[in-house]
Amino acid sequence: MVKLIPLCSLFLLMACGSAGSPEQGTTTTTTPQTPVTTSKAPTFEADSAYTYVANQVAFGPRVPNSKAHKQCGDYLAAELTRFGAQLYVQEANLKAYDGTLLEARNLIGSYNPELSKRVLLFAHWDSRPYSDHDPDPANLRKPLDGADDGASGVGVLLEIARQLGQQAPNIGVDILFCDAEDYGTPEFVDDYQPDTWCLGSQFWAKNPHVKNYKAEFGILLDMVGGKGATFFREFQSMRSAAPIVQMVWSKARDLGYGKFFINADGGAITDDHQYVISGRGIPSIDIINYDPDTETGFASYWHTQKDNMDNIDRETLKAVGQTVLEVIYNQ
Ligand code: AHN
Ligand code: ZN
Repeated sequence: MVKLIPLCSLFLLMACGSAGSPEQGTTTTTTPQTPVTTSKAPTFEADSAYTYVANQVAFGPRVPNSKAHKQCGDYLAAELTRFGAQLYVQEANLKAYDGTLLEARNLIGSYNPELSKRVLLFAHWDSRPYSDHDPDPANLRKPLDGADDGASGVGVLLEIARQLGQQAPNIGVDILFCDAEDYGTPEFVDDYQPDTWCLGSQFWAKNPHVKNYKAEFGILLDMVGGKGATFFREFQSMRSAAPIVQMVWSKARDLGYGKFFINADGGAITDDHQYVISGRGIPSIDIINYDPDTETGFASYWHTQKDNMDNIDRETLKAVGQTVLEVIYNQ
């Protein structure tokens, strides 16, 4: 263990093999889609991803410093290990907007760690401590389930990890579960400070799990489980990685998922990809459910008590997961 920065202490632990978790989502009944192009990619099992989402939600809200957060972090680390990844656990005490020290953990699962050509896949695994967009004022300070906001992206990446463990890709792949993304300044606080969101990815970008870490590109999954989700071309993704957006959206269309991946520009969203772009120079895109018809740009249940399993749809998980698998296995 190495202490690095006075405020944030960093511990890098490495573990290989061992740990397993008894209950798990497994393969069953999703009808495989016939791809337009031939592909070497394995079939993404939506039932399996759905179970990984439900398993996270079952711990309760994964708010940093809570018991559910600790337990869920242990679960995710065990799952990455079970799926054959080389696991890195990065611990840091990160300062929230209100001065609270968050005991945060970024978890990284690496495949083909020796290869220099790599792709980074990431999602945040914490859930928001507030429901500050809830229509009922009595709910504003309640933590939420974060079934879509948090758990969905991680659920898709766990199923991708399971597939990577069964069939090695030709390139290196790193799956990064970022902590403390969603502890940003709540709406009910006036005081403005920059950079209060994405604390885990900010820390990782300054202290990557591997010295001088680099990847060809990064794909962030955020809110990828909602029924009828629509993914627009996000502004910062286009600025940093337009060819990657193009490739992913056209792959999705070829697979028959054009109703989810919309060929139109969405807004500019502050999210984990921003710090991966600015801090590490890795061109990165954000696949995020964007609704041009709501005031926030997000789904109606975003940052409310309604962000629960009722909104999670296997078809959306499948569209995102299969698209990302196709990208990985055709590099
Ligand atoms: C802001 O709300 C500033 N950005 C959206 C990032 C986010 C929050 N993603 C999920 N929750
Ligand atoms: Zn959020």
